[in-house]
Amino acid sequence: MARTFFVGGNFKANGSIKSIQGILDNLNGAKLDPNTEVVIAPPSIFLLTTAEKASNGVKVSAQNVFHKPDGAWTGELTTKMLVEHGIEWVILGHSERRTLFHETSELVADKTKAALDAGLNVILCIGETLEERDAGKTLDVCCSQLKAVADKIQDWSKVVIAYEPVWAIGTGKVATTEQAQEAHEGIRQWLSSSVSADVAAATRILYGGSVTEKNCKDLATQPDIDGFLVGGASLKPAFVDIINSKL
Ligand code: G2H
Repeated sequence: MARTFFVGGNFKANGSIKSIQGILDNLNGAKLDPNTEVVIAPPSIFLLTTAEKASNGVKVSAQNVFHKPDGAWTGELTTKMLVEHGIEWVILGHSERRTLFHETSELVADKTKAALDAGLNVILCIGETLEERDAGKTLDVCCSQLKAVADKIQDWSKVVIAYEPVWAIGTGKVATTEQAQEAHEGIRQWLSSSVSADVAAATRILYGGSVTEKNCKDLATQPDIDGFLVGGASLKPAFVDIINSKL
């Protein structure tokens, strides 16, 4: 089964009313590859206006969600709130959440389960640090982050995995095409042996970490790279070139 190419834009905590309107004007007016699924994730305060204004097939994602029902969770959004407002996607397990906000793989798994139970689609981020890569533990780390989720969910049809080596995030240091393909292939093999061959064949695995309009085309040729999760470059007009990297 062919996997639909997927490009996500993770704006992180960037943007103003004006700059996000500019990004939307650019995307809404651009000629986007009709065979690529596009999802943008603005900061939560911009979710509703972004969802109202996005057209051209562009969907909107939250950058995080809480795993418990509405309640006394100051500062959090619940899955029900996202669903009620027509937000169909959420990014979970981003390394900035894992590192800066101390989210464990357990918590990421709980959030993934809650999001899926609510009907949301999940961009599930995994990835190793430079120290872990140098110690030869890239796949051990990625697969243990995945296993925490696999222990809690059965249905992977609404999950897109984003492999984001921590050392490549926002550093300008992109993984080589070979390094990325090798990790993606290993992740797919793990899915095949630990979840199922069908899930391994159907699940999109995105690459994330300093993707730009310059390095995307080569990465996109690889058999196990099914798209990108883009940070810094998603704020620029050249994001369209990344969306169109298969053209
Ligand atoms: C990795 C990526 C988007 P950037 O975090 O998730 O960001 O492209 O800026 O490295």
